[in-house]
Amino acid sequence: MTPVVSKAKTIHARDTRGSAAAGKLRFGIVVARFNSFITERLLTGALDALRAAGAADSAIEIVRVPGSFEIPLAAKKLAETGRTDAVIAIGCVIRGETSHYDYVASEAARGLQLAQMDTGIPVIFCVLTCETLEQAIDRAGLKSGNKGQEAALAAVEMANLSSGLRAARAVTAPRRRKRRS
Ligand code: INI
Repeated sequence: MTPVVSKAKTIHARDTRGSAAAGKLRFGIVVARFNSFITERLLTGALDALRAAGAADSAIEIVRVPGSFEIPLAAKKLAETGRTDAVIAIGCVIRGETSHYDYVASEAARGLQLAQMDTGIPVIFCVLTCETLEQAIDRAGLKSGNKGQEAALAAVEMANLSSGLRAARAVTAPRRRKRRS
């Protein structure tokens, strides 16, 4: 237990976060082809960060879908295979002249949250929702870093956190009593 220092006093509370080591983890990455100029850069950023954290290429599975609207179903199915400890969802939605953008962006976000809540496997939201192409380029490796890298770090942390919390629950779960005959 790490002592947490607050202004008033030191609190000996359980304070948990997932580690940044990816050596033993398996990852799924769902990538949308729409705006591939951006999504391929995000994918490269995510792969670089996963490898830097210790993930083996053989532990990474990439699935491609047409657009961001299709990402949630593929992410959910991938999570359900049991082959991944976390899924990274990569897409890029750029506002156009109609309201299509709003439907695609909000359904991608809603679907991905549902996928992780339904499966219990962390699903990391790396779907850029931008007003302009310039904003997207900035977030795919230019001025604002590469959001694919950030997503990969979040995936490693959440995968480790999830397995840590699962293990803790298994230890603390109440034992069933034997029935007397
Ligand atoms: N898909 C995207 O990933 N980004 C977009 O900006 C986008 N726009 O703007 O239309 C987009 N549309 C396609 C959509 O995701 C589906 O593939 C399509 O509607 C078929 O279901």
